[in-house]
Amino acid sequence: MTALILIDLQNDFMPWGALPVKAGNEILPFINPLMDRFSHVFATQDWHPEDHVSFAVNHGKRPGETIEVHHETQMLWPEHCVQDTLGADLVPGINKEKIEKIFTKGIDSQVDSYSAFFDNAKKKETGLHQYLQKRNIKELYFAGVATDYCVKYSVLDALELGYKVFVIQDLCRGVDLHSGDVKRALDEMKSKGAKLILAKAI
Ligand code: VGL
Ligand code: ZN
Repeated sequence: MTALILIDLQNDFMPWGALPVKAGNEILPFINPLMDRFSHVFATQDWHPEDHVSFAVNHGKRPGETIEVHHETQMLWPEHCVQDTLGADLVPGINKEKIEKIFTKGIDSQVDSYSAFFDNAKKKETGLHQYLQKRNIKELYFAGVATDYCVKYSVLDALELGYKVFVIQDLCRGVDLHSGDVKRALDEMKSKGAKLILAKAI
């Protein structure tokens, strides 16, 4: 069985949001037709409390700076996807009826969570893996934002968990905080076993 996983298609990652992904909105017109090609569609939703560890303001720092949390480097972001705010909503216009289940992440104020499967400390699961296993879903297609963060982490975890993974390259957009990040993310996903494809090939 095959599923489409839409990563973080939320207002705050769009050009009108708090953590804008460049041209993130370009992919939106293609999402509904894409969903129609799958019998299982899932979405992730970044869903942070206001005191989240990834927010620069909570450390008196600026977005783009980093801190060390439990010996791991944590990138600091503008406040984004705060629970129950418009910025955290899925973007308007996508057919939510086609989404079988939404998996939220980043709820624990002390741990960031880029991946659709685990938090960044790999301590807690979102429930997606169990859900997919129960339904014998073994092939995953990924689209969404951001290529160099949540898409990348989700794809690498999916590969480690043994899924066959396709990245719909033209329906992903990245932050590219350091120029070349998106390309490096795609190269890494490919080198670890993901197939990079174009939407027209589906
Ligand atoms: C994301 C940064 C912070 C993402 C989420 O969706 O890629 N990036 N939170
Ligand atoms: Zn976040």
